Amino acid sequence: MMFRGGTSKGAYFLASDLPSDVAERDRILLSVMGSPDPRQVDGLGGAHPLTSKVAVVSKSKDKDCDIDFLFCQVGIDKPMVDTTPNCGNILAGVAPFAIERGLIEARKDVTAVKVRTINTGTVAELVIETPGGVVNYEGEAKIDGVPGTAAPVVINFLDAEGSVCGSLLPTGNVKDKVAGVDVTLIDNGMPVVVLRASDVGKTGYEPRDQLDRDVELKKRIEEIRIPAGKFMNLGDVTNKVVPKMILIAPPKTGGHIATRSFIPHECHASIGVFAAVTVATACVLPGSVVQGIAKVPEGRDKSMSVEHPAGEFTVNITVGGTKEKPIVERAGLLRTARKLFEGKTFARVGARAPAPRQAAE
Ligand code: NQM
Repeated sequence: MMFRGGTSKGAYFLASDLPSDVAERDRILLSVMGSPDPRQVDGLGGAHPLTSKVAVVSKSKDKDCDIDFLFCQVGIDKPMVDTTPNCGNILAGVAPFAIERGLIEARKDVTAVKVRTINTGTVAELVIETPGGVVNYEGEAKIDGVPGTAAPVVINFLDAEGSVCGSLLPTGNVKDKVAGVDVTLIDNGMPVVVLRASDVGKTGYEPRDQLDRDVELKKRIEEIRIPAGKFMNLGDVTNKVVPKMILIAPPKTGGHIATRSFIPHECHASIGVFAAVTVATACVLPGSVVQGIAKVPEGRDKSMSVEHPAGEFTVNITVGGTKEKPIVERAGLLRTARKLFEGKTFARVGARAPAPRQAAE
């Protein structure tokens, strides 16, 4: 099936329909998406990182979860499938897909689905509307970056901290200097390098297309990203899609922080889900690079509005711990998802289909 999940779009597979051998699986996914090719003309991919994504879904092997989800970022011009990070947008489509495919049964009005992202072990609860036991896609929920409205997908994360880097602040510091620039290296669901837009000569309010064309800026960002990746325990990140790079500036349109994200080589049309959660987390850490830039609401429960090129993304966080050492205990947010297509896709000959006995559970 093809789903739009949040502000992304991808092909959703049952794990049992793909080979269990990783190299074989990746050959099929590359072929199905039409990679490597900058236009992905021979496949389903949309020639952009936000539309070159795959979800591999199965019943959970963890007794405390319902569904296991493997996220695959499929390279566009490189024959590469990266399963290092999470994707909170593609995650939004996993609950409807699991119900559509009969992996779990829908309840009468609303169904809560506990999904484990196996890339990182992050667990999320997704709540979707299922009137009469059928997934509802129509509704009034609106997220910036997607035209129109749809049924809400409510997502709650409990344990996103250190998803890929092993800890929230992999260097042990709230602020580091990398390649001459102050940064906060942080992972609350997504490894992110947070830096002030002004430190790389930008306002942080530039339109996305302008930033995307800025070759000098991209070069500078990569100069910071490569060593930052090493400090974040990610090794050589030259061919990895993490860490993401987020330029921040004071809020401008009524939110709490302004952002422009690089994922990591293209400027995001809005902002990734876990990236937004991670930036919101950086906002509440005393001494982070965000201090003096973000407006942080008072109270334990904070509704943080993260401005991005297409509008804003609200992340609701619950902050515990102490004033000096706050802990983000919970993050909740709203997405929408829509079933776009259901059918059979054809891999190129040579990207072999699985033999039945190899099929994964
Ligand atoms: O940060 C884009 C997206 C993402 C990832 C990316 C995401 C997340 O918008 O959770 O959702 O960072 O490549 O789908």
